[in-house]
Amino acid sequence: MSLPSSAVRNDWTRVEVRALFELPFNDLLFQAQQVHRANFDANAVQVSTLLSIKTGACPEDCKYCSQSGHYDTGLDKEKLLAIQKVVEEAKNAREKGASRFCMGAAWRSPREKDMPYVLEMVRQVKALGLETCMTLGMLDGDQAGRLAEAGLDYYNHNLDTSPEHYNQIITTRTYQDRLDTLARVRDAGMKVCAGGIIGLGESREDRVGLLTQLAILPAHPDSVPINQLVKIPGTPLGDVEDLDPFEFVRTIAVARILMPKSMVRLSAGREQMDEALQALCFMAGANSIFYGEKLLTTTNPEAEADRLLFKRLGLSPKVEQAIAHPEGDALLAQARAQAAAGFFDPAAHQGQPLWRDAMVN
Ligand code: SAM
Ligand code: DTB
Ligand code: SF4
Repeated sequence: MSLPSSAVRNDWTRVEVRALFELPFNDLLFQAQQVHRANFDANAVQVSTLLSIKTGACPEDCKYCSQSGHYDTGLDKEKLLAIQKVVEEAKNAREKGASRFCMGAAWRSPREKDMPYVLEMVRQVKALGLETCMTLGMLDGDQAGRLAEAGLDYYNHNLDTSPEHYNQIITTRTYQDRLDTLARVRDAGMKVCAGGIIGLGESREDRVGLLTQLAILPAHPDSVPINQLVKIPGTPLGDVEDLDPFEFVRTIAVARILMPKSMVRLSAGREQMDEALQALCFMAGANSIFYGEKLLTTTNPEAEADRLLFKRLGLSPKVEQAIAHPEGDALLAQARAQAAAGFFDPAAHQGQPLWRDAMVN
């Protein structure tokens, strides 16, 4: 077996990616661990918290989604949240030890009248010292530029599945539309968060196709969320057959090998996984999770359960914010210690100034 390389390549072929998927499980995990350890602290996991800032009544027809207006999923719809409410939620997330706050809206794309609100959310959440991420649907160049200027660190927009399977899942926007939005995000200088969903009833070849598409983008996404479908009653995929859990782990491992310097996020679907399966995903190279009881509309493991899991596995929360400050190194060390303290004991922070306040003031 040849040793895996940590070189960043954007010329992966489907033949190579398929061959990785076909490796014996142990060989695949061994390769993924080697790549992971060559590029990251293998025991640090970045934690992001998600908030739905506008819920439901989405005009798109994504067949997996609780928020599509095309299906009756019994979801309570909500208008765009008030800025103050979003900032409160971000503060809570920060005190519980999250280092990034991700805001999601059920839009095809933001309307002009929404832009001042989302830009202000970015500014105020960022002023808390959190990294910011948004997922608002398709963006034009001007919107991407304004979000970047407001200080948005990451923009999430997924390819979801392979180009061949895509039309079975979404008909209201094209694969090319998605690639175009990713190019605009990249050109605006924001970090790209792009991944997909596994368990949509796709074939292994579709998983090969999705990961190949991500790995041949002009630059690998900085963050690659791998979601396991959360089955939503009322959607066309509400009772699709379960995927072999090892196939999910394989997908994480192949993503790690193809995109050695990207954060690979074990994203939606953790609530439906047992702890041993999550541990296998970390072993396969996942190094980021969503933390907090809710994803956008569905549940995520309790924060307490995640703290316990991290303790049992000897994992610690990773702070990756670059600190442009004369005392950057010292602040970063403090940030790491405080993130760990906040994560493992949220009460420890009550009333105490956080490192991030020191940095911002
Ligand atoms: N409306 C925006 C968009 O789709 O561009 C942003 C929000 S959307 C919910 C973000 C991503 O969440 C989707 O692209 C999909 O990959 C993932 N997602 C949505 N529903 C899911 C589900 N039921 N299970 C797993 N992942 C899901
Ligand atoms: C991503 O890839 N996964 C997150 C985030 N990007 C926005 C969303 C998961 C949504 C899971 C279903 C729900 O809670 O509605
Ligand atoms: Fe709308 Fe996003 Fe859900 Fe698709 S995934 S229906 S675009 S909220």
